[in-house]
Amino acid sequence: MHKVTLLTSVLLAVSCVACTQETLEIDMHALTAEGTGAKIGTITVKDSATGTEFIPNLNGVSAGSHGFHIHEAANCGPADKDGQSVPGLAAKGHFDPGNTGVHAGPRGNGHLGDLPALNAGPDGKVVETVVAPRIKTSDLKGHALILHAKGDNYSDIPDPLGGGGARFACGVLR
Ligand SMILES: [Cu+2]
Ligand SMILES: [Zn+2]
Repeated sequence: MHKVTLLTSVLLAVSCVACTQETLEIDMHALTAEGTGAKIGTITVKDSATGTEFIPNLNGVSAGSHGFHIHEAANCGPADKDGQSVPGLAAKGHFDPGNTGVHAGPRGNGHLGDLPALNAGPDGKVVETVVAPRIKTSDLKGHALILHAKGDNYSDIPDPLGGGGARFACGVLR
């Protein structure tokens, strides 16, 4: 009787660990000066023992490495800067709840929204999973995921915010 009760408790405990691990799927859209354009694919996000896994399935991305971050606002729209409409600027800056003001990459002590860069193959597909060790899936809610046109050296030097340049694609999590 006691053994059965214990086993039941263990099973309940195990299943509860699994049920707190959320899986989210985020639609990613190309950015334009007018707003969001074509859907380029999805990014599936889930918690794991080593951090949050980002499992991309994107198409039409230029070959090579691309800066990838959580931006503060859940808004993929454009915003004006110096009289010009800038794609994706309404997503604001990198998610930085600690107000560090520093871009230091996924393993640094700066912006919490600094994720591992995503890599596109010569066929324009992005399918390699990356793991962000400092965040949980729940940290993404109420924010945007942004993929940049260029890479990310996880530093503000020589260029601010890793040198990723233009905002290429975006998805939001409410
Ligand atoms: Cu970014
Ligand atoms: Zn950053």
